[in-house]
Amino acid sequence: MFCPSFLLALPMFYATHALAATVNANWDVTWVNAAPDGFDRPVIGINGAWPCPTLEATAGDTIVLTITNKLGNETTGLHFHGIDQVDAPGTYWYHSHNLGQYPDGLRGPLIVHDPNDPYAGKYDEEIILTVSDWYHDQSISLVQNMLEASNTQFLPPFPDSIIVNEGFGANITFTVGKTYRFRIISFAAFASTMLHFDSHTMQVIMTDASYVRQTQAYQLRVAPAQRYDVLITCIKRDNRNFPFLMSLDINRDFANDPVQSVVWPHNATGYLVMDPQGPYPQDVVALWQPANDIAMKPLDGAAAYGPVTQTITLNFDFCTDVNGIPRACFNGQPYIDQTVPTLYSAATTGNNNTNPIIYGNVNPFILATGSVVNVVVNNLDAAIHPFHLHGHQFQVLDRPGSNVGSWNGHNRTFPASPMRRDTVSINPNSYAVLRIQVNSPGVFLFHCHIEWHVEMGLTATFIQSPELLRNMSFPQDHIDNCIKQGIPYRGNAAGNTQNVLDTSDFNTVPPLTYTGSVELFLPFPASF
Ligand SMILES: *[C@@H]1O[C@H](CO)[C@@H](O)[C@H](O)[C@H]1NC(C)=O
Ligand SMILES: *[C@@H]1O[C@H](CO)[C@@H](O)[C@H](O)[C@H]1NC(C)=O
Ligand SMILES: *[C@@H]1O[C@H](CO)[C@@H](O)[C@H](O)[C@H]1NC(C)=O
Ligand SMILES: *[C@@H]1O[C@H](CO)[C@@H](O)[C@H](O)[C@H]1NC(C)=O
Ligand SMILES: *[C@@H]1O[C@H](CO)[C@@H](O)[C@H](O)[C@H]1NC(C)=O
Ligand SMILES: *[C@@H]1O[C@H](CO)[C@@H](O)[C@H](O)[C@H]1NC(C)=O
Ligand SMILES: [Cu+2]
Repeated sequence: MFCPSFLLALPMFYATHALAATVNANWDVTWVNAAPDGFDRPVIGINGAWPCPTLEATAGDTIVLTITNKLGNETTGLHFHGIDQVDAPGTYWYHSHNLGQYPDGLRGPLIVHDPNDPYAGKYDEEIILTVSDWYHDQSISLVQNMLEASNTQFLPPFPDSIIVNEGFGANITFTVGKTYRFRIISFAAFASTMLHFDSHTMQVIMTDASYVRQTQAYQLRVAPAQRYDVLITCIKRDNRNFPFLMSLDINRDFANDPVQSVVWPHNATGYLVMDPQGPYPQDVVALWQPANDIAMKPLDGAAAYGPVTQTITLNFDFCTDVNGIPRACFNGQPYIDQTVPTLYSAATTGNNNTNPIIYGNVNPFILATGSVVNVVVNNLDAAIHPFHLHGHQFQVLDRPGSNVGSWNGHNRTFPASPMRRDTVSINPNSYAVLRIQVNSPGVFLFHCHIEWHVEMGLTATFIQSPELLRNMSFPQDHIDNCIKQGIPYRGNAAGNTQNVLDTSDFNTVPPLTYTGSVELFLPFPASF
């Protein structure tokens, strides 16, 4: 995760894409000033510019990024959100997964086009629409203030504004007779975005990177990190400018709560522009009733995976550590960074790598090759949280309304063919039952996508097919990164290679201070 410089190759294999290409880019991660909402502040950009570029490729291509950290005073790292290590086209995004840096600007769209797009011919043009809450202060100071013992309400920082396409709003040229495919992406750190287009109905075709049967939606609630691909046909009724409203939402239960609870002081309006000289009216939404994503149907009609061989239960609640610092916990434990990154422990501990003990307090779960896993998340908090699993489009078997309590083991309303996505909103005092197939070896994080809750520890670690990770080799530049930072890359969580069952040096208490940076470029100990 802490990478001064690294080369990254994302293979997007796709059998039918005959002319697979390589997309190359050299990215320097740099500080730059920007004022997307009118307030000037330092943001993290790429090659001296911000917003960060859109990455585009076709399924089957390989993207080769050479990334150099030129921040000077912070480590960095990039995550490719939703990429499943297989071959799936779709709407994705990339973002830093380090030090809360994506709210500081280090994020951008990643579009993987589909040579066999089942909706090809049904739209004429593509439009990327990103929405995000936005902060005037930098993440490190926001997190430092949040992780104070005085924050007994576990409050995250509240945003200062909403931005659209990393700026004030969006004017989208619309032409009668055309249909547009919107690729909607939330870059938000905290708030969800309510979305409504005046006089134009959305036809949802993709949730995150999973095709769904075309489903009509008048409104959507886009949680942090979620994507929706929707088709919108320009209406023939009259030639004017139609507003669309994006409203930040911390609604505690959009299914049942009264409308007032949606109130949030940050709205943005964009326009479908058919008459550039004409008026630009406001969009007024009296009642928010966003479409229920879980009711959508996967286009491929895939059945629920089964039979289930393993159930992982994650009870989420806020918690307080021994120093009185507010944390967010699964099963009473926050994620605590260890000395050795989990993947390196999995690769270097032989047959012991199937023993979760060796990974330390990263909320580790071992998932055997070929297993079918129910991931049950019980949300014991009084607010909605968007949970994300790396490397999977999980099936959502159940996601009831609020205040039903924890899952009782009954397969209440499990659909035969559940919808899939990679980030799901879970209602307050309620639960979700997610299901995955374990068919790719690796280490995958499961976490709330409210970035502030990641920093509070709301992460679990899924170690998939550990037997296939034994003695795996790492690219030399990855090892070099560890060497430069003095991070041991062998042994258990504490770097013990002699007795991997010895947990005595594990990090069991989250660090008392959030310094925002590891001590860079330590002299490398000769013993590693
Ligand atoms: C790093 O430098 C940038 C640009 O000067 C500054 O805005 C930011 O606060 C610094 N970060 C830290 C952790 O000091
Ligand atoms: C959209 O166009 C209107 C009219 O020209 C203008 O006032 C507004 O600033 C534009 N919005 C953006 C985001 O460019
Ligand atoms: C934001 O939009 C909603 C829905 O139309 C409206 O109720 C609310 O008053 C707006 N807020 C502001 C600050 O304009
Ligand atoms: C595999 O790694 C283990 C330590 O994890 C080591 O003891 C063993 O020699 C390695 N085997 C091979 C074939 O490299
Ligand atoms: C729920 O479904 C799983 C398989 O999907 C089955 O093993 C289990 O027995 C079912 N539980 C109940 C209570 O029906
Ligand atoms: C597991 O670790 C223990 C303690 O280090 C060691 O004695 C044992 O040989 C290891 N087992 C395997 C299968 O590597
Ligand atoms: Cu959360």
